[in-house]
Amino acid sequence: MDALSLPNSQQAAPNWTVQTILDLYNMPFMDLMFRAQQTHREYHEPNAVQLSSLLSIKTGGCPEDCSYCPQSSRYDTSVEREKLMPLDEVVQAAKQARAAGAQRFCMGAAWRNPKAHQVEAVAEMIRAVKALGLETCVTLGMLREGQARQLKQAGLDYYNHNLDTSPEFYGQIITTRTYQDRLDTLERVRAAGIHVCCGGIVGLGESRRERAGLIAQLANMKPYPESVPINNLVKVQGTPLADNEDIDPFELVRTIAVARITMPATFVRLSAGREAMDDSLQALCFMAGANSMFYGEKLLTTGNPQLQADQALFHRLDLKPVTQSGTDHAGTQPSESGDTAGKCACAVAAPTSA
Ligand code: SAM
Ligand code: DTB
Ligand code: SF4
Repeated sequence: MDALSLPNSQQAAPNWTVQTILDLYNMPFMDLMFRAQQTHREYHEPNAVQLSSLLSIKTGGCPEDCSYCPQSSRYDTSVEREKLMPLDEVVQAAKQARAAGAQRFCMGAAWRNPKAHQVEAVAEMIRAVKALGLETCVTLGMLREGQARQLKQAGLDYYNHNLDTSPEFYGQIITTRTYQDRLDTLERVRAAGIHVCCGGIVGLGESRRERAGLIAQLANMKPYPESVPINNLVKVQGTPLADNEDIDPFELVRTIAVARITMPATFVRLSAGREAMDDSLQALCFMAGANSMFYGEKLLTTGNPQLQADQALFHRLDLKPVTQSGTDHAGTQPSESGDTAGKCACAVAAPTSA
């Protein structure tokens, strides 16, 4: 395909070298923030945040050795192995998330890769959650081609599969699947017509250059992911990274800013790690270009801020919800629903019961 026949998004997307991204990271903090805000305002409504709720539908007992993860069977953590959650419990949790104000419901399973009957069971869940009017996202590990198509047919909007870190540092964190395995799954998801949610983690012990290496991988995808979760390591007792040194919080903010500049139309999600952040740090992350977050009191197995705390944060910052996440890469503005536009997110959140 020649350059002229590429869709708009891909023609516009430059190739990023790790050094160019590192140069962004190394900018004076205020200059970096200004540039990120400029980009953010060109592509997004500046006071809107996309709200996703998470549910672990299959917890623990995972054969992989991801050294940050409390669900790996190789580490002695307090997470117990559980069976796949029944459909009615998933629907109940999705109704609660919707009532609390979430727009997207993300279901995570601690699998290396799902088996055929498991994909069928998850497809049922996707259909049921979609029927509630929520956007759907799942993260199930590696997928084969037919499986991605099956999930798409069930109505899946997003598939989350993270690269986690740079190709160079990756081998120090995970040995049971390769970087290429992850890229292959992402290709299959894209080919099936599912939106890609792909990001990584900071605080694994990586260098700034390695953080830049992760962003380069993401930003050079054609097209780049529609959703980019930036997780701050949640240190869980029993995992090999439990005693890692905390990353400088401004380094997290810089990572968000660099993601915003290099992937202007994407939704950058301030993901795991918010429980350990105060409101000021979260506000800086939003200023740097984060416009999505996990909303609800639990991530998969670890905690997330209480709904009341988040609603108070939205109120203090005048943030309002995005209800449709404008998922193409042509630089279109995300749209808001008519009935919530202009109100802060705290105004649409209802009690947690369905
Ligand atoms: N098993 C599937 C997989 O790995 O693709 C899906 C679930 S997995 C828990 C999803 C992502 O959560 C990981 O890729 C990682 O980026 C993030 N994650 C897991 N444990 C984390 C932790 N302790 N702190 C921050 N992020 C974490
Ligand atoms: C993502 O990037 N972060 C979420 C979601 N995708 C699946 C998971 C965070 C997990 C944090 C540790 C836990 O709760 O088990
Ligand atoms: Fe398993 Fe996913 Fe955890 Fe890795 S991150 S151990 S694949 S659940």
